[in-house]
Amino acid sequence: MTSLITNSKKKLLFEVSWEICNQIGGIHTVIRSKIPSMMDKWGDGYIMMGPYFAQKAVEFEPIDYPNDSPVGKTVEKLRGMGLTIHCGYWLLVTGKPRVILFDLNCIWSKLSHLKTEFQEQYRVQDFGTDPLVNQVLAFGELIQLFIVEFMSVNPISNEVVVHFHEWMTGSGLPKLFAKKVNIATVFTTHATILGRYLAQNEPDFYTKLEKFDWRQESRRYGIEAQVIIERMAAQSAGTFTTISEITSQECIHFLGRVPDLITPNGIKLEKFPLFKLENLHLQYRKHIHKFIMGHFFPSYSFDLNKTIYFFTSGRFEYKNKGFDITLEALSLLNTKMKQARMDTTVVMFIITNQKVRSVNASVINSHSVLNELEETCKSIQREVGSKLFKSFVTGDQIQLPNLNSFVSEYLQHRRVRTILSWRSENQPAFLTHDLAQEDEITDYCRQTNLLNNQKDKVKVVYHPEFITSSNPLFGLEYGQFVCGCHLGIFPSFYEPWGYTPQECVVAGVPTVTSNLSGFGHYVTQNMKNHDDRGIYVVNRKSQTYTESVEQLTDIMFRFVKKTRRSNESERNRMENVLEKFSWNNMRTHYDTAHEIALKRKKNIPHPTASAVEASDVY
Ligand code: 1S3
Repeated sequence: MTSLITNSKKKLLFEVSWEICNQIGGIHTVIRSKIPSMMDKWGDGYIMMGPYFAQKAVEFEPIDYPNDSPVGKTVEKLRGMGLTIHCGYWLLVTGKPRVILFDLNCIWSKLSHLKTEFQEQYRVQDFGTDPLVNQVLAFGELIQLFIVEFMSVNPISNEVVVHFHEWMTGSGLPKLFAKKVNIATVFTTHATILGRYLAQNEPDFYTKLEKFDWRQESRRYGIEAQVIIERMAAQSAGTFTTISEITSQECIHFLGRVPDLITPNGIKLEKFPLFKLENLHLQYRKHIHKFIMGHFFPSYSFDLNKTIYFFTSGRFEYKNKGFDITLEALSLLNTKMKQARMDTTVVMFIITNQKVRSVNASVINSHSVLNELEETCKSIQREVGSKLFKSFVTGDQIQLPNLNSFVSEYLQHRRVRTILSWRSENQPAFLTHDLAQEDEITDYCRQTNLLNNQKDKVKVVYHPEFITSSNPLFGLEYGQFVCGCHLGIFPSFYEPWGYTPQECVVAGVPTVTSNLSGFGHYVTQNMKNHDDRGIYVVNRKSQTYTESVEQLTDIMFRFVKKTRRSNESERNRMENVLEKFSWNNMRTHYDTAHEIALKRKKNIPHPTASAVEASDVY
C-alpha cells in the first residue's frame, strides 16, 4: 500500500471535494460511488482531499504516511509551518481510498488577510452573510499551499492531476495558475450558484438565461463572493467540465467559459444485485404495506394488492425539484381515477427535509397500536397452537375443537382493548410530522382537498424528513424504500443532473424525470426507447407549465392502468440499461478530462489566460 507514497515518478490524481467524509448532498454520492472505478485506474496513486470536521469525520481512519514518501514529506513540512493536516483512509467505502483532510482552524488567523487579498483582486463589494465563504477561502488556501509544497518537495513528479469539484474547493485555483505550478488541473461544477438562485426565483429562467448580468444578479442575491470564486476557478482550470449540457449553458453565461466537456454522473452497480431485484421489491413492499396499514386502516381500509406506491424525494426546492407540477398532476389523476371508477389506490410519498418539531403523536400512536395488534395475534396463535396440539395428542376426538375456548381470558381482553384503541373516526393524516411551519406542499394539499378522504383514489403521505434506517415509521434505508415502491417521480425544473431517478433505475423501479434535468436530457439523447424501459421524460423545455402537468398526469394514469405483469417486464428491461449508467462506463469522461488537462499542461498555452486577466471578469 505504501508504494504510491514512496514512488515520486508515479502518476497521481488528487481529487478535491468538500464532501469527502462529509455528506451534504449529491456530490457526496458522485465522489463516493466512483471510488472503485477511480481506484481501478489510478490504484494507490489516487488521493482524496477535503476539509476536516472532527464531529463528521466518523468514517475517517487516521494513519500517518511514511516520512520519506512524497506525500509524507509534504505533510511533515507543512505541519512544521503550523498547519494541521490529517492523513488516513476513508473507511466503509469500497476501495478504502487514501484521504488527506485539512483543519480549517489552523489558518483562521490569516482569514482577514485572505479576504482583503480576494476583495482587492476581484472588486468584491460585499462578502454576504454565509459563513461558508470564510471556510471556503481557508480551504482553498490550504489546498494550494499543499500542492505548491508537494511539487517543490517532488519536482520530478510531472504527471500530477488535481481535480477540484464545485466552488467550495476552487478558491486556491487562480493562485496555482498564477504561480505556474507544474500540475494539470480540472474544475468540475455540479451546478452554478446563480443558476440555483435564479431558477427558483425567475419564472422565465431558461429563456432569460443569456440576458442576466452575473455581477448584478450575484450582488442582488448577496452571493457575489461565491460566484466570483466559482467563476475564477472555472477560468483558471486547465480543463473545465460540468455534469450536463443544460448546466453548460449556465457556465457559459454565468462563469464566462465554455466547458471543455461534459462529465455525466455514473452509478455504482453492486448495490442491488440484479437477479434479486424482484424479490427485494416484494420484501420491502411488505414493510411499506405495514406502514400503510398502520397509517390508513384505523380510519378505512383498501386492497393492498391493488395499491401502487409512487414517491418523490429531494431537497425542499418546491419549484426546482418539480413538487409543484407533481402535486397538480396528482390532483388531476385523483379526478381521472374516480371518473374511471378504478378500484386501484395510489399512495404518493413525498420525502424531503423540512424543519420539523417531531413525528406527529397520533401517527406514531397508530403505528404502535398496529404493532400491539400484531403481537396479540402472534400470542393467540402460539397459545391456540400449543393447546390444539395437546388436545390432539391427549384426546380421541376427530372433530376440530372450538378454538375460541383455547384463547385465555387475558388474551381475549387484550385483543378487544387493542381493537378498540385501533379504530379512529379521523381522516388519515397526510402529514407524518409536526412541521415548524406550514409550507407550499401543505398549502396545496389543503387548498385542493388532497387530504386522504376515503373516496380519494390518490392518497398523500408527506414525510418531511429524509428516510434513514433509524426512521420510526418505515424501518427501511432509503435504497430499500425506493426498491419497495412502484414509480419514482422527479419532473424537476432545475436539476443539473439528478441522482434520484438514476437511483430508481438501479433499484429496478420505473421513474419519471424531465428534460430540464441533466439525467433526463442525457436519456433523451442516448436512449431511443427509454419509455419502454420505464424511464419517462416530461417535456418541461418546450411546452407550457399546464401542458407539462397534463403530460405527467397522463404518464401516471397510463402507469396505473397497466397490468402488474407489464410493469414487471418494464423492470426487467431496465436491468439491461444499468451498465450504460455505471461508473465503469461513465469514468471515460473523467479520463478524457484528465488527459486534456495533462496535454494542456505540457504543450498548449493556457486557453483561459486572457479571460482570467480580462477586465470584465474583475
Ligand atoms: C448537485 O447536487 P444538488 O442536488 O444540489 O450535484 C449532484 C451531483 O452531481 C447533481 O445530481 C444535482 O442535480 C445537483 O443539485
